[in-house]
Amino acid sequence: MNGALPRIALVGPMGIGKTTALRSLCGDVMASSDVPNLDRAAHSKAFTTVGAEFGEIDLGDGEHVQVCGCPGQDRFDFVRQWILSVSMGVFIMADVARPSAVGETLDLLAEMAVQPDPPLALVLSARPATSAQIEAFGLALSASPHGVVPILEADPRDRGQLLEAVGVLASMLSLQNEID
Ligand SMILES: Nc1nc2c(ncn2[C@@H]2O[C@H](COP(=O)(O)OP(=O)(O)OP(=O)(O)O)[C@@H](O)[C@H]2O)c(=O)[nH]1
Ligand SMILES: [Mg+2]
Repeated sequence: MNGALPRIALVGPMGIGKTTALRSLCGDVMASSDVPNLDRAAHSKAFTTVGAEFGEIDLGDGEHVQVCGCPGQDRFDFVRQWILSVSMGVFIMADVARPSAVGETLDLLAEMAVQPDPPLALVLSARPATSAQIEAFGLALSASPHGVVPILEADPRDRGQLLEAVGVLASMLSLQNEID
């Protein structure tokens, strides 16, 4: 892929599991930026991310991918925008069963669309959801100007499922590189 290490970003609301997914994928080979969570009103968990997080995965046959996690809290918009501007692919992590998921995902897609070199986006359905819920979510997205965005299911704690999703995104990226 142009010789450079392909970079994939993880975005999504607070507590969806971006840091969890990065840990599942990269284990200890990651730089975390979690601190104790003082905003327990927004989410009850003990830690939250306050900067960019980086990890690297070896896809085998010498192919490596860098994965960057974003903070989910709104006050770190600028960190997310910076990571989006330097990423080739993005996983938008969502709990598609939640009514707010469509709006949150559309906001992120809009943020990506204004980048000079927009990254490829893929939605990760990161919480249990029925196929009807996933279908309804997909329909709502496709009615937007962003058109059809692929949706894959992956539990943030499941390395195998995440690696499959990374494989799909890597294929989409290499396909795009061939077309460009
Ligand atoms: N029920 C359930 N809980 C999960 C799952 N994945 C992660 N969790 C829990 O949900 C929380 C996710 O936390 P993080 O990975 O820190 O979330 P984050 O997206 O990095 O959050 P911020 O950095 O604060 O934006 C943790 O408490 C996990 O233990 C899941 O698939 N199901
Ligand atoms: Mg985090």
